Amino acid sequence: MTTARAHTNIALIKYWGKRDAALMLPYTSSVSLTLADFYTDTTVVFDPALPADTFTLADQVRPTTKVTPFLDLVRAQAGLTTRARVRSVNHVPTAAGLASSASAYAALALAASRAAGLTLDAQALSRLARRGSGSATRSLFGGLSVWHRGHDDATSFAEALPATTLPLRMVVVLVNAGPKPVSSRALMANTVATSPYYPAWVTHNEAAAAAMIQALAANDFPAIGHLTEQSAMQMHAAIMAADPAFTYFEPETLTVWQTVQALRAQGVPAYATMDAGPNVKILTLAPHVDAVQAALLPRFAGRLMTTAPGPAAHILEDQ
Ligand code: 2P0
Repeated sequence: MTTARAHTNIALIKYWGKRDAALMLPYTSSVSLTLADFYTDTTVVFDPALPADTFTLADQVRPTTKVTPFLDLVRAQAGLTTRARVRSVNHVPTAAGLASSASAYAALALAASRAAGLTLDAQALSRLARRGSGSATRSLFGGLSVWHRGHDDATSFAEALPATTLPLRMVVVLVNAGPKPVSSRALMANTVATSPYYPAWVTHNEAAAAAMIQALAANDFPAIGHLTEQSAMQMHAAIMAADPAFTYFEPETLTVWQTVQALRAQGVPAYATMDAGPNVKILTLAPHVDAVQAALLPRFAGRLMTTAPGPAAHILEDQ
């Protein structure tokens, strides 16, 4: 029985689109920040007495439609046929509106492989997590990581980037805590298939990933922030240009973007990003968190959460 913890991550340079849906190979490389306060704990036990896999999330029985194919990958590597009991708890505030598939599949990859008797290195774990959800590829690592798009199963993996000396912080602004109107997986596929801006997205984002790695190594926060905003806006532009046209933006999403621009005009280093939903995440530095929060409090009181870089996925219990 093994319990593992993995933290969520937010992409600074986004992943949006698969060139191989079966192997989960992305069209572009991405760069992300793992977050301290949001994580998933998952316990896996392979039990010969079980006729089928079982899966609970926060003690609620859930379908094993996605979990069983993932466990099959682990069983194939370990030479097992035994079924497993999987128990997960998401420590993401219920109203956070943050995706949990990244932390979920990273925790499952670590817990299931260990429970199956495998000792996978970080790169192999990241390749395994990728098969569950693209963003999970990056959640094995603490702090900053890069997912190299690669060209096949062996070459598409993430790795940790050198730690920055910058005191990075992320302020999450909850615009809407409701369920997503459209799943990111379906919208991603439709963007690839129909958006005339998609080829431009691939070209620009791949160059941006390389530029981001350089900016991080140089601790150049204005460049890091600028690249972060560009990648998010270019991803959302490609989504808007798909057929049918769609956007995750809500009126308050733009309110937050305008507030961030106003903060920068006042000299506060703050940059916005958003993912497959209307909530905005603001990248800033520790000394400026109070200024960012103060600007948003009048409208978003009770809807702000600030977090810092988080640790790599790790084992909590193994017996
Ligand atoms: C990212 N997102 O890089 C991008 C930016 C959302 C916007 O990865 O189909 O749950 O499981 O690979 O990883 C969200 O999509 O999609 C995501 P699948 P995933 O974080």
